[in-house]
Amino acid sequence: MDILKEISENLELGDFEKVSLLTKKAIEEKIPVEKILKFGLIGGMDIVGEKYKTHQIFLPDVLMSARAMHAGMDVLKPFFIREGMPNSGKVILGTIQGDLHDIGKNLVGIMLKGAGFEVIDLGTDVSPEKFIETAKKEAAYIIGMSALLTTTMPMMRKVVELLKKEGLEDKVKTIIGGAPVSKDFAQSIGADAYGYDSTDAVESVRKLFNQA
Ligand code: B1M
Repeated sequence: MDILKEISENLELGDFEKVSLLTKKAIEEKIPVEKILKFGLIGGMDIVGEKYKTHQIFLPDVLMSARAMHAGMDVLKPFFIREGMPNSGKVILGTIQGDLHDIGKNLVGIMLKGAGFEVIDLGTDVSPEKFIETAKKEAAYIIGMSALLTTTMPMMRKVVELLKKEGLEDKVKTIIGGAPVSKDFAQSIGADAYGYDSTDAVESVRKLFNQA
């Protein structure tokens, strides 16, 4: 069987040990890491999401798959992060308040670090106040927010509003992303940028720094 399909299937089954081993094997077979991520790991997670939506699997199954996804990402991480790259700016990253999804946010963090940015990852369930307090403390130019739930997306607007209220909108720029988030939504809340995926997020962050 195609090794990427095997990774995807074992991710669906939540077998983190096999996902880790197969990801290592795929690297040994010289399959490009971007391909392993896109078609093996993310491909598997997309199927998990679809099956969860249609009630073919349940929350504990999704948790097991998430654990397997992390195991695969741990193997790929060193290939995305090139050591010794100069820092080109600080980004405060986190999943917005009420939301515990962190796989996509972690991926964005890995790619940003790989591109040479300094990433301060606040984790999940991050309040608007915490984002702003940290951006001020760290003198960071960018706040990056992730949301995976339609119910938590609106909380991102609060960060943009608070920045305006504190007169910081020129000093701190915002980028948002996550499966339910769109470019239109980003514009509607006054965010400065939108990232469709981790590669697009890096491009958008780069553009924001270039405009600074
Ligand atoms: Co949840 N979940 N989940 N879940 N979960 C979704 C999001 C859902 C769509 C599933 C479904 O119904 N099909 C659904 C949301 C529906 C909605 O809002 N309309 C859902 C739900 C309902 C829930 C719970 C409410 C379930 C419950 O309790 N009844 C609950 C909420 C808990 C909470 O957060 N408060 C919940 C819980 C969980 C788990 C804990 C079990 C687990 C998360 C584990 C973890 O993250 N550590 C989980 C998972 C794994 C998923 C799915 C299956 C996969 C998400 C994922 O990791 N995708 C998801 C279904 C789906 O999305 N297909 C689902 C892979 C990841 C690489 O993609 O995160 O989209 P993604 O990130 C991408 C881009 O979006 C973008 O780049 C990334 C890389 O390409 N991106 C950014 C992300 N952040 C960015 C930031 C940027 C730029 C780009 O700039 C800063």
